[in-house]
Amino acid sequence: MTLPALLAIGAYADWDVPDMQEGFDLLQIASASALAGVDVARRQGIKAVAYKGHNPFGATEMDLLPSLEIIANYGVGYDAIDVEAATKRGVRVTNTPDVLNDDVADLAVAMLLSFTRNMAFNAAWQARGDWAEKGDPPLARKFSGARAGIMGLGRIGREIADRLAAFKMEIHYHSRSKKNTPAGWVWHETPEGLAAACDYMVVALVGGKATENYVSRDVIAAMGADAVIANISRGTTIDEDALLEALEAGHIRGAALDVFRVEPQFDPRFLALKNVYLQPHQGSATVETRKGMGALQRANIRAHLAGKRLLTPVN
Ligand code: 8YV
Repeated sequence: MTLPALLAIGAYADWDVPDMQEGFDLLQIASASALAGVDVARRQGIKAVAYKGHNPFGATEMDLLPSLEIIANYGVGYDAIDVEAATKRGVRVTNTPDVLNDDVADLAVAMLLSFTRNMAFNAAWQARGDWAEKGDPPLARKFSGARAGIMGLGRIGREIADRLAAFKMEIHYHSRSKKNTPAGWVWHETPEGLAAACDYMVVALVGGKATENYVSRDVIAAMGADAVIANISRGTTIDEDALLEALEAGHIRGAALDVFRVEPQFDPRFLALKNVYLQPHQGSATVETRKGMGALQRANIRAHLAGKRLLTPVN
């Protein structure tokens, strides 16, 4: 029996590979840009793509794979994949929601706490022996009890809000419509309204064209001079130039960012700033969660090839 051909695109962990070889004729390439270099006969047989990465996977790539039936994305955000082009070609797309909610929410809280309690600065102070030499470092700022704002109360946004509520924070949020929330959470109809109402604003929007620059120059201008913004969604959701200008001018207190408009070569202007806490897009990057994401990605491919219902379909 010939095994179905699976093309894995991106860098996978060692534990993913044996499972992708199980029942599949596996071909691995580092990124979608290497696709054109794959032997034509090999390409023509590919039925399933396991996609990992943030480079675009669009009509051009799909047309190089005439037998393609499914693109299973490794990640909840599928903005790299042209879903419309896939649907047009009858190609199914899946993603990996929910399995990463906890990790991404944990990181949002950790980044805000690390920023506001000067954790990186103080760790360096400690490591250099400055405590004994110079005394106590400068005072930090309090987190518990402040006003939190969640931009996008989806599944990840809700996990973040639940955590911040445990920090005795007042919870404000903006989403297209009011959500079913615990009593006292305040919905804001506009992103500017949310920005003006909170001290710590976390962006938890989905990526893609519809949310490009959703946190616009006006939204950033509506934030108070003492406010901090965090982003664990996609770099595209914030007007990055406007954010950099606000940070450089001290118009807001700071930013804690896990995602950037360009990755991994992010804007070097961020490195010159003291009022930022930067992470290398690591929201879902724990062993446990990455194992869960890989398992869900493959479960979708297997379900499709067995003619069963997809677990987490996008289209
Ligand atoms: C990435 C993510 O998928 O789930 C998402 O949307 O951004 C991440 O989990 C991960 O970095 C692998 O590319």
